[in-house]
Amino acid sequence: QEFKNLVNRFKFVRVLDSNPQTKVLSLLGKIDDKDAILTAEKTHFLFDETKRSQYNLNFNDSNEDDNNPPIFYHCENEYSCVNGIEEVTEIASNDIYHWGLVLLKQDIEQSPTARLNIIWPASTVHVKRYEKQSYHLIRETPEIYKNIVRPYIDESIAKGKLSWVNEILYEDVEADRVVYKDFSEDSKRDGFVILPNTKWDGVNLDSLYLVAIVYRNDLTSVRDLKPSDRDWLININNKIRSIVPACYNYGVHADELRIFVHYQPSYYYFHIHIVNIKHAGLEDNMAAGKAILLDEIIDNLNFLGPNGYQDKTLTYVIGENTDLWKRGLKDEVEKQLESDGIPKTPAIINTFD
Ligand code: M7G
Repeated sequence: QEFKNLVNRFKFVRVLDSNPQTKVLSLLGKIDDKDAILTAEKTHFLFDETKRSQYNLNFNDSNEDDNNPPIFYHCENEYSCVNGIEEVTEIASNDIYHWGLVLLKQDIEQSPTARLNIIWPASTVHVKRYEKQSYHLIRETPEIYKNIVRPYIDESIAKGKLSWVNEILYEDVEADRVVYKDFSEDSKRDGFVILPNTKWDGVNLDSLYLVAIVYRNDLTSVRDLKPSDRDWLININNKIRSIVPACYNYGVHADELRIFVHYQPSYYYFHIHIVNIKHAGLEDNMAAGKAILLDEIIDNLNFLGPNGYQDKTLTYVIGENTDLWKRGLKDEVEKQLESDGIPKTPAIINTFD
């Protein structure tokens, strides 16, 4: 009950960000005088669900189920925005248009109101990441990677921000939530774990969000991938698409999974995002300039030279609050705009008053 305890002790300080579109609110607060970040996301509506039938069709009347695949059926969820209505009040009606408010049945397990995430104690890097900020597009050349980004990655790994990854891989933390684990000492290189991302409520398949973390520890990001990693990636891609639909009663199919990596990621240990294609994304999680499809990476490795992604120029979005922006990317953007011949922004005088 550590989570409940932290929620109860959270003392609000200020709002970091509020997004009515994604229905996500991030608050800065204190727990025992240390910074804490609380992020709340209103859960999406449940409507239908795929259930596994208790009765298998058994034509030859034997008890052997081996040759009969399980039967699934589709039905409306009891918590849906029709079945689950408990109270209704009208706002107005006009001609053929009618609107009002409803109260829907909720259940902590099956239909929760919101997902809360707490980071505690939160570092200043965490606080800055969750705070509203301005973003810029940077073209990261191999030189910029080598001179600015790679040293930053090495430093941030040395600071040990990755303990949560090691706890999943080796300490069985979150073990009860693991969807798939393939690990043996002899073939460590091929092993990986799939489990729910902290950004998923774990209930609504429409917003299914999983993360696959590999046992290989020689990859900090997509930048370290080489043509020799192609077969390894193909194998992971195929396994993800075979395993995930089966784990969720085929409520989501292999071609309905958006499988991608982030550049820049928040954590420099190779991991893959797996999201229901219906989920347009929290903030910019799936946006161009942040997400690179795994299929795209696999194909690019056919064309890149032996150094793979190390020789590629990658264009992405970077926030002003990040250390990378301050450690040189800001200057690089200015240089790039100048050498591309993009006119400087003129001084803008505010004439509204
Ligand atoms: P990223 O691309 O490095 O960061 O992905 P970003 O998505 O925040 O830009 C890391 C992913 O791992 C994120 O989607 C996180 O939500 C997820 N994640 C982070 N932590 C600390 C945990 C954790 O402790 N457990 C699980 N299951 N997922 C996590």
